[in-house]
Amino acid sequence: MQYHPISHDIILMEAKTELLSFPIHGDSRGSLIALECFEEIPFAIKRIYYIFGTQKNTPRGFHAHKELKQILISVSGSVTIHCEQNSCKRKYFLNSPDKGLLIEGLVWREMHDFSPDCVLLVLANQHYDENDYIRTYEEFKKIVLQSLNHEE
Ligand code: T46
Repeated sequence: MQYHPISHDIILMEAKTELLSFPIHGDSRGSLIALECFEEIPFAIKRIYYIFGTQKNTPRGFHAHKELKQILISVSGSVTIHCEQNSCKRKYFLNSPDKGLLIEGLVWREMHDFSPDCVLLVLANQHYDENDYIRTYEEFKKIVLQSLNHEE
């Protein structure tokens, strides 16, 4: 894992997004997915939360994290996750419980087009910490620029 120091007091983790596939244990009764730390999930889980009952045309997110690692799984319904890292923008359509979107480090994320039945499960490697959030796009772009300049 690479870390990019951008000032004397801020050290940022490398930004990364990756779509993971989880094995389905299926039989005549239906399906089961098991997730274990350091097996299917590449970190120790410290927090779980889930987003549901999202209102129509109501996006969420619009922030980045400095160091948090998370995996987003749409266990029911669908949602589109818009990610931006190092000026590269990607959209991930999550509509299956066997797919998980890993988001690490300095990635701007927005959640759009929740289906009414969407339950978005999130596994995180840290407890809730408001200080880890970058809440404005301007601040996000500024920190990305600082970190890129530092690499040169
Ligand atoms: C993220 C995306 C995918 C807590 O008290 N504990 C928690 O662990 C979380 C995640 C939130 N909260 C409180 C803070 C706010 O008062 O719940 C409220 C809603 O949180 P927020 O507006 O940050 O929710 P989203 O859906 O915009 O973002 C969330 C996560 O916060 C964020 O880390 O990556 O989901």
